[in-house]
Amino acid sequence: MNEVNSRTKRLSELLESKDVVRVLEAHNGLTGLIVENTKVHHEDGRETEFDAIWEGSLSDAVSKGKPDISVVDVGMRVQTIQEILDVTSKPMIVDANNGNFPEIFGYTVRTLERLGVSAVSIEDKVDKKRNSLHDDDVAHTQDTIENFCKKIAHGKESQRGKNFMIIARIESLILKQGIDDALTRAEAYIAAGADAILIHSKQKSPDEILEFCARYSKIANRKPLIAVPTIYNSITENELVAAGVSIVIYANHLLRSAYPTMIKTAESILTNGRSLEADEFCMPMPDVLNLVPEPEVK
Ligand code: SPV
Ligand code: MG
Repeated sequence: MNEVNSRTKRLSELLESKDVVRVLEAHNGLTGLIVENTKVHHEDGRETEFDAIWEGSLSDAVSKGKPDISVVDVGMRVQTIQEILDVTSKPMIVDANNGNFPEIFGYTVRTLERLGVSAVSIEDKVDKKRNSLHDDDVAHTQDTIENFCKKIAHGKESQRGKNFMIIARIESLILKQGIDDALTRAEAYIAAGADAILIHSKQKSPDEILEFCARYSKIANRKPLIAVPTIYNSITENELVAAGVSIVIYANHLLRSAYPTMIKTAESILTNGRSLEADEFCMPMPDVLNLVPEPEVK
């Protein structure tokens, strides 16, 4: 295996070596650099950083001015993925919506694996793609266990090496099908070859996730568990780890934090007929020129 694609196996290595793999969304090269380079020194001497990049369907689509309905197809996603991979070294997890038909998913797996992506996540939904965090009046349809298992199995057969991971994302809690259904699916998806389980929830309280985690931890052949605490975000990483979660994904926060400031800047320029008042929302010019330094040629 060449040096570039040794990135693929870095996610499984992190899962072996760390209590929690901390993942932040990126949707272009610059946000990729934020995930790559941001570090915080804590008062107790610890230093923390993100371990991996989430290339999510929501942030990718919305940053292109399109809704999260799979209108941004795999070809367009690959362009964004390459843009991020070009300037980063951390492992990447790609959110491939429902993965499309198994035959198509197999090709997506091969493309992502070849690019050096570490894992693909597919969700057990069918029909028109809708984001999971919509209000309840937006209709979603869950896939059958049988169909989704076939997709997982075909994906695993399609990958060329042994390191690429397929993450099975369970939407039972989003679709109010209950924890029993979510657990039944987790066991079936693991039996079909899933390398990790992502359990999603859009309740404000973390209670249903914690109940799922408690019951999931009793499954004998369980795989690493992933949580996306976007709505139930009062819970800490430590609490999720104590409940048995191995990967925590912050799925959309760079996009959501950039957008409000950009709107303020645009409004300030219109209000004042000049940009002076927008300075408070903007980086100074010298800083932006040094944001991505030119490489030194020796
Ligand atoms: C995404 O980031 O695109 C996701 C996570 O799929 S969520 O938006 O919570 O569905
Ligand atoms: Mg998505």
